[in-house]
Amino acid sequence: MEQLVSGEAAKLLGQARRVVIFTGAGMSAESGVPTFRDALTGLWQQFDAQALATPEAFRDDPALVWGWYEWRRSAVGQARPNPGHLAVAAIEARVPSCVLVTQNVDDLHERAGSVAPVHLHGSLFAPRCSACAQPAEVPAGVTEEPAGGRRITPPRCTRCSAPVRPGVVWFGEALPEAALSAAVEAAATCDLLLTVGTSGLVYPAAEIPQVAARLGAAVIQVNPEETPLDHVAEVNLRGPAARVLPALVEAVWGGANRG
Ligand code: BV8
Ligand code: ZN
Repeated sequence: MEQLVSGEAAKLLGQARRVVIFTGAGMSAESGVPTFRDALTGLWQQFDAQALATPEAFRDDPALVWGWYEWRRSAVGQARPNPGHLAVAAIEARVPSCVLVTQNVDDLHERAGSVAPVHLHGSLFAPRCSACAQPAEVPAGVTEEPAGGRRITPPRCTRCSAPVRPGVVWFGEALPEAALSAAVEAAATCDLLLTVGTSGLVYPAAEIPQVAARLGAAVIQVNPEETPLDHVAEVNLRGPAARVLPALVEAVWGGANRG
């Protein structure tokens, strides 16, 4: 039986009082949501995600970028939380204090039962006006988008009729102040940080695990691949989140579903 979790990891989580769980795109990979490393497909295959996720790309071709986010929102709508998301919610319910900080713009943590994930990079479900920032309607229900995607002209703001934009943080844009300070505060005062499915390359988010380690917390990394966080982590669990996290919960509390 392949050893997914080490005794060290189980001991650290079992004795932790103040936990931060920090997640990236790898957390949702096993739900079928592509990571940022995965090449784009269809209409966007000639583009790089970091180039599309910019205010400049939206200014130059709003229908292309809005179409991309509607395609992603549709994909997330058809996806389901995986056992990794459920294990995160189980850990939150079992440790004295836990703050979940995510770079993901999907709602799979919420759909898995996580109460208040801190979304550092915004959400696919919070569109707003690109000029006056007035919140805009999210078309109800799970939309069907063609597999290859399509251009969609963004709706107009009902107050100032400027184009509506996705409620995400684009490259070159500042993170929401409240979310960033809540994440830094939690990392600075935790005794254990669990980083799951992130390449640790995008800043300032990638600072969070480093703040925790610098201030004496233990860091456990869950990632099938090596990342720059390897040397920050006390324990590296090399495996997929949807298998490693349930195994970790089982090792500490003997099965997530036991009361
Ligand atoms: C800003 C929302 C300034 C949009 C996103 C310092 C150094 C260098 C560069 C910079 C720096 N400071 C700032 C920068 C510039 C830039 C940056 O970091 N560039 C990088 C690329 C070099 N940062 C910014 O632009 C930030 N803003 O700096 O503003 C400013 C300040 C004040 C005032 C005005 C301006 C904004 C960054 C946020 C951008 N928005 N998302 C959208 O989603 O469309 S970032 C986006 O990409 C995600 O949110 C996420 O953060 C990132 C992707 O990273 P990961 O989540 O880690 O995913 P990735 O695909 O990379 O890796 C997946 C990992 O999972 C892999 O390791 C893989 O092995 C693993 N995995 C795969 N399968 C599994 C798995 N793990 C477990 N289980 C599995 N099954
Ligand atoms: Zn407006």
